[in-house]
Amino acid sequence: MQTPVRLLLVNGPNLNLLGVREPDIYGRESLADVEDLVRQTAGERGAEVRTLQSNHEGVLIDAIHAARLDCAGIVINPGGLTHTSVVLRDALSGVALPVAEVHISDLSAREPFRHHSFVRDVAAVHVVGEGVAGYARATRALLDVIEGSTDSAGRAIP
Ligand code: CA2
Repeated sequence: MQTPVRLLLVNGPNLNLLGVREPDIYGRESLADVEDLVRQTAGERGAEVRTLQSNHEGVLIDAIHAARLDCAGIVINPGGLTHTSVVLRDALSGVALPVAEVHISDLSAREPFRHHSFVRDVAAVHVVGEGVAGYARATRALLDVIEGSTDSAGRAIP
């Protein structure tokens, strides 16, 4: 039997508060709901998911480095670190795994300081502003990249 593809799902600072506060921006689903959704979506394609949420940049970076050993790709919502963290970006580009960047809210419709993402150009997949459901689309698109059925711009490879 083939070893299943494993994905790392990373949620950054404050995403443990999902479903608890600011439901008008982030919806009513909890972090556990997000993790279940990604597990189920990946499971439909025979893939496994390891999950991590942390409020500490170094913990996120260590988990990204460790993924190099046994994961085929990373789904990440870096939270506010999206807009500040060169070190997170360096970790993602350093491990050279395909990355799907997800944001629940529409960054371009929010404050100007949320418009720039340090992660954007090291990610093969971007899903922004689709609510929690965006994690499912990001997971499918990342698996497409991993399985080689689309290129990193999402175009089908004939
Ligand atoms: O839209 C997204 O997914 C964000 O990555 C969420 C981050 C924010 O800093 C980014 O600009 C956009 C914030 C995560 C905090 O999540 C909370 C959830 C519920 C209540 C309070 C914070």
